[in-house]
Amino acid sequence: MSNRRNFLKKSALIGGGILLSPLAKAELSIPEMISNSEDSIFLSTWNHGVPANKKALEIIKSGGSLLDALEKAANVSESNPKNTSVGLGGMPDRDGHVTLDAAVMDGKGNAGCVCFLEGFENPISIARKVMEETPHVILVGEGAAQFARSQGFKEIELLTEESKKAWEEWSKEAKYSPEVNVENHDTIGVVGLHKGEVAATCTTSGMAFKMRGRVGDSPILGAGLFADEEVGACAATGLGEYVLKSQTSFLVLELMRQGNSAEKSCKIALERIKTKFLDPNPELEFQVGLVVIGINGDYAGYSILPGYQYAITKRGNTELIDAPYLAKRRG
Ligand code: SD4
Repeated sequence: MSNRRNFLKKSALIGGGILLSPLAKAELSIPEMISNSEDSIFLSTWNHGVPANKKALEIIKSGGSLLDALEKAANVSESNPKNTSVGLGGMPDRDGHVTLDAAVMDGKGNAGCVCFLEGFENPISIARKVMEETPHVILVGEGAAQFARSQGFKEIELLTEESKKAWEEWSKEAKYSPEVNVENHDTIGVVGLHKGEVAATCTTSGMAFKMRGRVGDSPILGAGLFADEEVGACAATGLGEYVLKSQTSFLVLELMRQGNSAEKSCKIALERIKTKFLDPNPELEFQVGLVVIGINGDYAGYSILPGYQYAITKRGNTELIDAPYLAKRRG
C-alpha cells in the first residue's frame, strides 16, 4: 500500500472520529476493523433509503457481497410503485414513456450503466450485468433492452394508474419546466463499505415529464456516482443537469483524496455548483444532495437546500438524518 494511501486512511480515521483504544489502533488494520456485517456502513439518499439500507444489511448478514447488498438495496426502491422517481411507478417522460437510468461501480473501477431503458423493473440489476457480462460500460435504449432480454429479465409495464394519471394531468398544460420540484426527488443512490471495499449504485426514472431521450446524471460515472478503493464511494441526487456539468461525485472523492473530510468534501463540491450556477441566476432554484463513504469509515450526506434526508446504517442500526445544507430556499 502506498504511503499516500496510508496517510489518507490515517487522517480520515482521525477526522471521522472513529474511536479506538491506542492498542486497538496499533493492532487492527482498516480492513479488519470493518470486517463483519455489524461494521458495514451503508448510506442511501432520501427517506426510502431506510428500507433500502435495511435490505443491504440483511444481504450482508446472509453472506452476500457488497455488490449484492447495494443491488438488492436499490431494487427495493425500484420495485416500490409508490416511489415516483425510480423504476416501477416512476414518472414518465413528456410523451408518456417511463425511461430509466441506472449504474453501479465498485472501488476497483468495474462499472456498468444503462440509460434510457424502457420496460424493466430493476435497471440496477441490468447495469450490474453490463458490468459483469460485457466488455462495455454503458448500454442505452433498445440495445440495453435487448441485452436485458438476453439475460432473462422480464419486460413489464412501468406506468402505474397513479403515474398515468399524473402524466395526463400534466399533459393538459404540458408546461415543460426542467426545474425539478425541490420537494419531489426520489432517486436512490446507495454507497457502502464492507470488508474494506467500497461501491456505489444509483437508479432513477429521472425528471418527471422530461424530454424524450433525456438522460440525467444518475447513470453517468463521475456525476451521479463514483467509487475508488483508494478513497471511497459517492452518489448524488437532484437536478442532474448541474451534477453532470460539475462531475460532482468524482469531485467529492478527489477532495477526499486531498485529505479533506467526507463532509467538507461534499460542502466544497456543492459550493462549486452554487457559485457557478445558482448565485449568478437569482431566478434559479434546485436541489442537489449527496451521500459519501470514505474507505476508512468517514461518511457524510450534504445538500444545497434544506429538506434533503439520507439514511445511514452503521453497527447494525439504521437512522434517517436531516442533511446539513448550504443555503436557505429563495422563495
Ligand atoms: C436526474 N438526478 O435524472 C436525477 C433526478 C433525481 O431525485 O435525483 N431525482 O436528474
